[in-house]
Amino acid sequence: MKKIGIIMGSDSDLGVVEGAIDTLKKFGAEYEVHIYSAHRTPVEASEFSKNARKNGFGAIICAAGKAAHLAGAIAANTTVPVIGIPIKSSTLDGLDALLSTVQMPGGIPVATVAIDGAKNAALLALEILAVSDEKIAQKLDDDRAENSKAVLEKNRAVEE
Ligand code: RP5
Repeated sequence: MKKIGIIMGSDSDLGVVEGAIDTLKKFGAEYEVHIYSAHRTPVEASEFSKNARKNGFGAIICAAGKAAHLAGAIAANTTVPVIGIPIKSSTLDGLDALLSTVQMPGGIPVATVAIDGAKNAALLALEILAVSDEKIAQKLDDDRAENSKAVLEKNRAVEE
């Protein structure tokens, strides 16, 4: 099974990132978590991304706030798919991080989820792995079915 990398720019992002970690745990995915910053530890961030494919990563989730260049800096050095989570950690309520993460120049894609959208980042990473992993694909289908069932139960309750 390919691993999923989770990188955050600061330990202050961990509260949000835990949402992604919990989701990956629920699916039994293999993952690694690191604190690497595009600005404060550029060498380590670059080394991680340069070696990501050879180290068995199938997707990389990058969470950062403020001038959130982490996902783009990681994507610059690898063709392993990169998913960016803009973190709400400034007086601009995450809009700064959203724009910094999503506005990539042509040629270097980053799949950006919502501000603090850690759960969807994890699910998207799993969907990427599921392209070539039937077990993960089945778990994702089961999860969707459970979600639908829960909503329909609530629907029945209000209809009664
Ligand atoms: C970003 O700046 C981090 O990703 C974090 O969201 C924000 C604040 O970092 P700290 O000053 O709390 O370390 O680089």
